[in-house]
Amino acid sequence: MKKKSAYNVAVVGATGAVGTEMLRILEERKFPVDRVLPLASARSAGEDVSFNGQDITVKLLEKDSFAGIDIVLFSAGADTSKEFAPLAVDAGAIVVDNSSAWRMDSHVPLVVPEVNAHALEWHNGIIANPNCSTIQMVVALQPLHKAVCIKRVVVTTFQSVSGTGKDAMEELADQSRKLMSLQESKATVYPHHIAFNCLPHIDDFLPSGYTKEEMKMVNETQKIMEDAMIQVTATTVRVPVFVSHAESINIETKRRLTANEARAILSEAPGVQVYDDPSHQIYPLQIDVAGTDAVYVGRVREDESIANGLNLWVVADNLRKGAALNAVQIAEELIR
Ligand code: NAP
Ligand code: 12T
Repeated sequence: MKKKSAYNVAVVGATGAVGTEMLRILEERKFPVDRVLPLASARSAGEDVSFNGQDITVKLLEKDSFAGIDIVLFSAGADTSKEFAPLAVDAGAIVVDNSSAWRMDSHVPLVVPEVNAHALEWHNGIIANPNCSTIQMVVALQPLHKAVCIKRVVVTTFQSVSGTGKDAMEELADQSRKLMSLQESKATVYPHHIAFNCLPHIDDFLPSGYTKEEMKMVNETQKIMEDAMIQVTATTVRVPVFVSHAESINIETKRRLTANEARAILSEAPGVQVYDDPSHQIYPLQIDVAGTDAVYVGRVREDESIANGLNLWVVADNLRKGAALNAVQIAEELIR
C-alpha cells in the first residue's frame, strides 16, 4: 500500500455493534486517519456517529461510495461484502472484510496478525477477518502448536449475543426484563428465548448436523494456521452474555507439554494474557474481559485421559479482538 501521512478510511456498517467498535478503536489507537466515511443502509443514513470528538454524518452505501478512499473496513453482513467489496477494490481501495463472504476464497488471505501477518503479502485488494470464535482460539493455540504440534482440537464455545449484532443485544435485555417481571416475552432474533437459556445453535445447520459456525472454526483454523493436518471438531453455543466469547478447548499434541510449560509459553505469546490461579478463584470471565484487547487463557491443565493433552479456557472480547480490533490491526500492518 502506498505510504501516506494519513489515510481516508470508510467503515461500512458504521452504525452496527462491530462498526461502532471499529470507529472507537481507530480513534483509541490513533490510526492515521485523514477522513473517516461512515456508511450504512437507508435505515440510518443521515444519523450522526462520533469520531475524535466530532459528529460525522452517516452516508448511504452506494456503488460510487469509495472514490478517494484508501481503506474500507466492511462489517455489514456477507451479502453487502460480496456486492460492494469488489467495487471498493476497483475504486483503488484495500478492503478488510469482517464478514464470512471471502474467508475461504483461495485468493484472499485470512489474517490474524499475531499468527499469520505474512499472508498479507499476497493479497489482491481484499483481506478477510476471521470469525470471532476462530480468532481467539488461534491466538491461544498457535504458540502451543509451534512448541509441540497440535494434532487435534475439541472445542465448545460459549458465545455472547453481541456476535449477532445490536438487535440481539436488545433482545437479551428485553427478554430478561420481561421474564423477571412475569411479563410475556417473544423470541424474534433467535429461534428460542436466549434470556436464562443456552442455545446449541449458531448460524444455519448443514446436512451433516453441524452448524456453519462450527465448520468456520474447522476450516478457518486450518487456513490461518496453514496446517490442514490439524483436526478440529466444534460445538458452538449461544449463552445469555452481552459481550465476550468463552471457549473450552481440549488439544491433543504430538509431544508432551506440562501445564506449567504451557503457561510459560502462553505468557510470552503475543496478544495472550495468562490469568490462571484457581486457588484464588482467578480465571478469565466474560464480564471482566469485555472492553479489553487480549486473549485471556486460564484453567490450563493436563488431560489425564490421554498421553499428550491439555485443557484450556479461553476468553476474548468478540467485538474487539474477535472483530473490530483484529480488522484495525490488519490495517496497521498494511500501512507499516
Ligand atoms: P449489526 O449490529 O446488526 O450492524 C449491522 C450494520 O450493517 C449496521 O451498520 C447496518 O446499517 C449495516 N447494514 C446492514 N445491511 C446493510 C446494507 N444492505 N447496506 C449497508 N449497510 C448495511 O451487526 P454487527 O454485529 O455489527 O455485524 C455486522 C457484520 O459483521 C455481520 O453480518 C458479520 O458478517 C460480521 N461480523 C463478524 C464477526 C466476526 O466473527 N469477525 C463478528 C460479528 C459480526 P443500518 O444501521 O443502516 O441498519
Ligand atoms: N452468525 O462473521 O451470530 O461469520 O455470533 C459472526 C458471528 C456469523 C461471522 C454470530 C455469526 C459470524 C455470528
